[in-house]
Amino acid sequence: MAVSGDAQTTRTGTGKAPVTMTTANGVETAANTATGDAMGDAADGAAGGGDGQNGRAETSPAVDLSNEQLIAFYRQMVLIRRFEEKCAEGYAYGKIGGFCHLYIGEEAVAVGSIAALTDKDHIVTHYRDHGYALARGCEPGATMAELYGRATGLSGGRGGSMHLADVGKRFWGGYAIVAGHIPLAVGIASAIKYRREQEVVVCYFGDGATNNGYFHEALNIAAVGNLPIIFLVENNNYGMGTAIDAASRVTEIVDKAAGLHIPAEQVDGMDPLPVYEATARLRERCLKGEGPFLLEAKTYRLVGHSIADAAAYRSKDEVEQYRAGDPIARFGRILAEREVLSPDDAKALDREVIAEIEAAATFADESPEPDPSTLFDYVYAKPLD
Ligand SMILES: Cc1ncc(C[n+]2csc(CCOP(=O)(O)OP(=O)(O)O)c2C)c(N)n1
Ligand SMILES: [Mg+2]
Repeated sequence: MAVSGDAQTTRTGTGKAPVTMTTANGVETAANTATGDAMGDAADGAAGGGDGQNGRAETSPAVDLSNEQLIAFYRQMVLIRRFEEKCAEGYAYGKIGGFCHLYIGEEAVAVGSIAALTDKDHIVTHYRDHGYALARGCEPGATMAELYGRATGLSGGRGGSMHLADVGKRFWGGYAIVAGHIPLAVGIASAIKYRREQEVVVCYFGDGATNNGYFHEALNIAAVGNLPIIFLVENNNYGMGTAIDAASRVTEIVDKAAGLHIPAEQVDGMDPLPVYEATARLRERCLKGEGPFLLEAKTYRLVGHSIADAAAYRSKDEVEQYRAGDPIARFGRILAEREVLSPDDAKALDREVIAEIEAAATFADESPEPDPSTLFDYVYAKPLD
């Protein structure tokens, strides 16, 4: 779709067929994984061998990454998956309270995009935020402790699942108000430009957030200011229980950016490589003063909106279809085909990650709760006497 000026819109496809699907080997294992079955695992999907795809090519792009980097991508995706499964378990045992939104199925977006950033770049996210924290290198123990409300947590146990943050890593959170963080991210981008820093902001949010006024106002200001920011929309087809086309006539989010003359493109968010490639390229352009950009990652959450969601608004068939394209099983097959990671090595990696997550949960469980005497700390920037 051409628009005036230098803004361009690139689509991966049409309508609501968002991702390249894989089938066969991924189906059963991915389904088990999504329901929290401890050993029904994504690594098994990778280990399945065969074409695993009913004759359809898996179209992951060739990227300039070493085998070690590709394995690191895979490991991070497994780490996020196993972390999320442990959260579901912790929630069931009452160790985690409040709302808790899992990132199962969307791992490739955080892993691919954050790998394209440097330590100086900034990340601002919505509440489905565990995956970004882990991909940014936050300790799984401190991240889990935050969910458990412990003093050793990333935010001192005061934020919980939806408010993870790590200022040292320029990971500014974790916001529960849909679209409320988009103006904050634009503010950071504005400060970067004012200070002439070589830094970029990536602001993550969902398709539902693009129906909120903040989205339009913030993108407009970012466009007018040519700010160094990538708006990374995770289009998972739903805002809570509302299908995307029940909330807006515009179901291709790139079209909303086009209306503001912001260049936008779509990527397959079920594969970390296209997400990485696009983020790296747009980041470079931001550094040259060509921002902002919108990147729409077509993805799908394989579990409910939050842990408390029975997901009655979508059919089992639909979920099964997407589970067949589970990004971890699929990337595992790609790495096996490219002889980067053998199925046996993928299984060993998975076992290592499971042990790491168990240790993280034990750390959280054994950590103290915040001291009640600190209840009013951090309420005011300059505490009142
Ligand atoms: C301003 C505001 N309105 C409503 C809500 C309740 N709410 C929480 S998540 C959500 C859906 C958002 O969907 P989307 O932006 O697509 O993100 P996803 O959960 O799919 O990742 C809603 C409506 C909220 N938190 N904030
Ligand atoms: Mg959504």
